[in-house]
Formats: sequence, structure tokens, C-alpha cells
Amino acid sequence: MQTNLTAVESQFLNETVAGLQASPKFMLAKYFYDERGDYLFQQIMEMDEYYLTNAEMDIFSNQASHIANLIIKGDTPFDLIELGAGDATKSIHLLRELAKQNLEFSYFPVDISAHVISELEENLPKELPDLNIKGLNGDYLDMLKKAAALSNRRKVVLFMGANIGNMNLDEAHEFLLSLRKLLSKGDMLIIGFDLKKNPKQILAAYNDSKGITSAFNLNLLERINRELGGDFELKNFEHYANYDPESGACKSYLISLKDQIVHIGAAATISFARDEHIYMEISQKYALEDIERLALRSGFQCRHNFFDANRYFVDTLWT
Ligand code: AVI
Repeated sequence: MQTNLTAVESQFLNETVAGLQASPKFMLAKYFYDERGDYLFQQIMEMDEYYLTNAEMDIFSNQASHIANLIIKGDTPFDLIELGAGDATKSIHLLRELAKQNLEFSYFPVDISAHVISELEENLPKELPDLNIKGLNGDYLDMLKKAAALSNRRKVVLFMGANIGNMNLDEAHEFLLSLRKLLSKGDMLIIGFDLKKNPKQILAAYNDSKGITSAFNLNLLERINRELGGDFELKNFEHYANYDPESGACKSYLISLKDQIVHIGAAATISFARDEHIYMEISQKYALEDIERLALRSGFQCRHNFFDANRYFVDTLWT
């Protein structure tokens, strides 16, 4: 392992060790997304079982002009700031619609993955040559502050893909309160929630038959081996997902298949008991009433709900 770590690497090391020394053990899902993690998440989004992508695509491909009409207020210029932009395959429908109308706006895609941002900056202008784009790599709220420092136009924030689901209910509330503080009157938030539905359908999305979600979770152990000098043996851990229809929490874990000791370089030595779990990620599902309540508690008003044809998913516009 390198001894001279960058600030980002030190944070990865410190947060990883803290999570593995906690009881129960946990890891932070934000670290899933290295280059291989991005690739595996892409594969997840293409699986039949992962209905979320098609559902939100249905909304954006069929209702982009309606969404655009609600965003446009006269011809006041604005900034469209997309938190967790990914490959923008859904938001591009909205970008095309806005571009058609000759509006004055800039697009700030924000993503935790540097790789994703550089691909977007390279590829989007090929499709939308007149688009004013500036990618921001980093934490959502920090980058939202940065976008606000770069321009004083009104803000339309997109937070799609059910990324809010990767926070538990309290974290989502805290996050939305902080986001609300960075917005002013006239700004908007369009946020995507995966809705509660048949528990078997939800569980299948996180426990797919080809084992892609399992590989996605195990990749974080590989990443720790590669970047932090860890010695996890991947065959000694198994992916486990469950869904609780009452709370709407779908959670993923890695289970230790034996008593074992793992080193994180020279920084830490971690013991695992057989059957011990590492909590990896939550993907929280919502009922419409939960969403209304969350909006009000965080200081927003729900203005419009956009559903897909199956009503699996909702993108909701808040002011
Ligand atoms: C990024 N996020 C919304 C995904 C989700 O559905 O929670 C991440 C994911 N994890 C496993 N599959 C997909």
C-alpha cells in the first residue's frame, strides 16, 4: 500500500476502518463506484429484474416536455444541477427538450465518480453541441454550493435514479433539510423515488439471478484490496439482500462464511466470525404519503408527480 495517501484515499481508508471496527460492521455505499463499480452498476441498470431504470426512463422519455414546461418560467435563465448524474441517459430527454426551446441555461452534472464526469463532458456535447456543460466531481451538497458560487441564476436541481433511497429515512430528511437551505424562493427540486410494491419484485431487483448485484457488492472488497492494501478473500464472503415491506427498507449485506482475519494494509486487523454480516447499503422504498410527509418536514411543497405507466416509480417536482 502507498504510504503517501491523497486526502481522498485517506478518507476512504479512515471511513473503511471505522466501519469495520464498528459493531455491527458496515461499509459506505458511496465507495461502490470505482471504475469497475461504475461498470457493474451499468450492468445492473440493464438487467430485467432492475425495473427502476426502465420505469424512470418511461417517465423522462414520455413526459419530458411536460417536465420542461413546469421548469420554464417565462425566459428567466436557470441552472440545471443534476446530483448523481451517472450517464445522463434519462435526463438527456429533458436536456433535448430544453435545448429545443432555445433557453438560456447551463447544465451542471454532479457525480461522486470522476470517471463518470469525464465521460459526460466528453460525450454529451457530441449529442447536444450547444449545451453549456460543466461537470462537478464530488459530494452532492459541496458541489451544489460550488455550482451556486459559479452562477446566481435560479436553480433547478435534479436528483433522480432513486438515489435518495440510498439514505435511511433520517439521513434523507437531514439531507433534504440541508439541500433546502441551499435553495431560494423560485428554485425547484425534481426528485425520484422508488415506490413500495410487491416485495418479491423489489427483492429480485437486489438479488438478481446472474449475480451481478453480488459482484457489485464484492467489488468493494476488491477495491479495498487494491487501493488500501487489504487482503479480503472474496470467496469467503457472500451477498445477502432482504426487503421489509413494512418499513420499505431493502438492505444488502456481505456475510462472512467463516471465522477469519482480514488486514487493511498496516492500518487495521479485523476479525470476522462465521455468519457475521457487514451492512453494505439501504435502498429505501416509499409510499406516496411518505413522500408528501418528507417534503413537508423538509420545507418543500410537492407540486406535481410524474409516474411511469406501471406506477412503479415517481419523479416529483418540489418547490
Ligand atoms: C444508485 N442506487 C439508486 C441503486 C439502488 O437501487 O439502490 C444502487 C444499487 N445497489 C444495488 N443495486 C442498485
